[in-house]
Amino acid sequence: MQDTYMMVKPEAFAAGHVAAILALAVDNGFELVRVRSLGMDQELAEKFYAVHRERPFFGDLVKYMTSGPVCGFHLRRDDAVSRMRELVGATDPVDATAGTVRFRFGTSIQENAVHASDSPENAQLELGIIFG
Ligand code: FUP
Repeated sequence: MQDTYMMVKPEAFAAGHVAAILALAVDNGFELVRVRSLGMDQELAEKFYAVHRERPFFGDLVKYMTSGPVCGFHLRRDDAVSRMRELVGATDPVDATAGTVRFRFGTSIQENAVHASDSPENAQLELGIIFG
């Protein structure tokens, strides 16, 4: 069994997609371990996305992630990180395969509905940041 972190971003939260996105995860074999809804402040968003600090979109990303509530899920299954990345789809929803979360719920490369950890190490880091 492996753990991963998935988070519904502000625009998908505001559009009422939290339950549908969680249901997709559960239907795809993920066990819900913990859930936390929160509003990210600037410090938390900058810490969470620290790996992107030098990227040109960092400021906009932090502004967006602090624009409204998010919902974080600690999820578990075999091969959880890769399986969740497959379920979530490509970063830009226009490139996402039909049936993926970002295809269904994403609206732009920034407002792409969800975050999903990209490695088991980052999953542990992100779970620590959000759940302590
Ligand atoms: P992903 O792992 O698919 O979430 O994508 P990245 O780690 O490359 O990017 C993290 C977040 O930065 C994306 F979810 C959205 C945002 N981003 C932009 O806003 N513009 C870009 O050109 C790339 C990423």
